[in-house]
Amino acid sequence: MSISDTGVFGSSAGTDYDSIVIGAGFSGLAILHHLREIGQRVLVVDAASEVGGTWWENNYPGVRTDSEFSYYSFSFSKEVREEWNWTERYPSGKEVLAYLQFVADRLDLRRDIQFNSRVESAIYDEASNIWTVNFADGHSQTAKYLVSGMGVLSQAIWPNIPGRESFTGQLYHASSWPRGGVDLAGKRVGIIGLGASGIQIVPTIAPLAEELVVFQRTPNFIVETNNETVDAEWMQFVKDNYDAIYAKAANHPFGVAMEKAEKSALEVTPEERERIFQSKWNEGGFHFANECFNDLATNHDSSELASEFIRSKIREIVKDPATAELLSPKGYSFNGKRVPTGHGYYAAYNRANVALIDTASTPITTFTEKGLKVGDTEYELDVIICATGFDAMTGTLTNIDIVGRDGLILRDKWKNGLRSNLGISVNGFPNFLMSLGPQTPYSNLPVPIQLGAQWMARAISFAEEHGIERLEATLESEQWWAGEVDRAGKATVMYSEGRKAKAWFLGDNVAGKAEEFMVYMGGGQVYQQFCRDAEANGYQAFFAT
Ligand code: N01
Repeated sequence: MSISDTGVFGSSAGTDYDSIVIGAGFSGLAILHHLREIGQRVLVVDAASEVGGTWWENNYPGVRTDSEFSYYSFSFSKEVREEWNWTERYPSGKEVLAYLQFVADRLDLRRDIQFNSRVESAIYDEASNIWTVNFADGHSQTAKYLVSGMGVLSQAIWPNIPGRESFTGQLYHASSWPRGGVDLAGKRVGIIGLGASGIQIVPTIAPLAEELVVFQRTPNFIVETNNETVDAEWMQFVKDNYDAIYAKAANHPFGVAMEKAEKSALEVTPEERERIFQSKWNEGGFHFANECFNDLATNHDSSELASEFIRSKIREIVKDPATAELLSPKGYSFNGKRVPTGHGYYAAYNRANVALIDTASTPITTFTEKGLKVGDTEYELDVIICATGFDAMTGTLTNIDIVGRDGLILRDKWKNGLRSNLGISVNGFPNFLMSLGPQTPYSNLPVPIQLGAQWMARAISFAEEHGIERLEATLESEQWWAGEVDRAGKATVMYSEGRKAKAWFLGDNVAGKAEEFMVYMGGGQVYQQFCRDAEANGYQAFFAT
């Protein structure tokens, strides 16, 4: 049976929907749009009361994109491209949320989104080839295809420091900041966690709090930048060149519309190297990471040269030499952790009301009633912010019961190592597809989200048109992809024996999680070629049964 015969998808007659998509963020919206285009009956479900996903959840002070507006969006809708105007080079979280709300309204997506619906389990029945999705409120819905758009960084983790419940002040996780905001005026505020979230929070709240105490375990290499207003001319330029900008991002290892550097940092004279580092530092943000040299993520010596340049910038910006020294990462080099973009991060430490406490040499031992104890010293605080990250890539998928063939639960399948084909499909879980599943590229995410949604729609169409009832990764393809993910990860400076940096992309930040690459480090454009190859091969590696 084909789609065109009946308007119903193969054996999905008798189900509530052809596809149920979990999550109404960037992924869910793109998938809904593209699955509708192939004629599917689609339901998107989300635990939240609004679209936006991570941009709905995260509204901590200073939240904004680390990517520039010109490539942090979808390219597939001419209407959205023409009608939406960005106002900042690095849009605020509020603006990205407004963009996604605009996308949902303009593409009339809301009528197929069911909010306030937390999924507890999704169970596959082999005999009927149907997924049943069970919700926390007790209701269930069925579909032939189950698609995850649950996001890669949404299962928050608290620091493993005892006594949290004994603290009597205000305690927040960055990712669930109260929607109405928090008045920090006159407050003694402490912050734990200096990844991309904490790096944005520190300079934003430093002028608001009476005192800000920053508890630093591992310093990061921050690429500072300047935000700018996007005027009408700039916006028009982007609209006029959108296809070229998008193509550039799609062809870039990290999904950014930037030039690919041609030379190694080791190929040029020290003077030339300094000139290039300085000019890209001036351009700001990821331009430094991507456009200086071609081996800052793959060659330890080159990465160390970039590290030393940033350390020199820290010494230049931060007036107190001891603080500058403490902020300078050692023991791992630039790109060894996910590099955050800074908006006055280092300069914040020049404020008299900001103190930096080194908790690497003397760890935080406990929360107390009044604050935090570091060694024998108690810091009395009114507010503690934990910007301590997420159970990344897998947390959302393993936190609910996704039950495949023969009762196999996804978290059990992955207990001894991640297995998937291209991070899209898992053997044992027929017609279960993932947007940004584990083992997908480390990237500016709207690019792989859009390309992934379009790939999915084509794969489903192909299966339906050829009477193939189950899209399911073969075991061989899983083995191949695990090997490629491992190879690519180990070729980067993120991986080195004896490194001190611990990071979510290796699962290091969650107790008991196996250490392996959660993301594909071989380049977004390489990954897309693998996806195109799979398609050119008639999706053979996705038809296990
Ligand atoms: O979390 P993280 P995040 N005691 O895991 C510290 C994306 N993102 O929310 O490094 C003391 O990076 C931990 O210390 P250490 C982006 O992809 C994007 O900031 O383990 N400290 C670390 O400093 C990012 O990579 C954007 O020593 C403790 C911090 O908590 C990802 O989300 C904005 C501790 C966790 O850093 C996650 O970023 C925000 C303890 N017991 C996020 N436990 C944009 O693009 C943990 N830490 C704008």
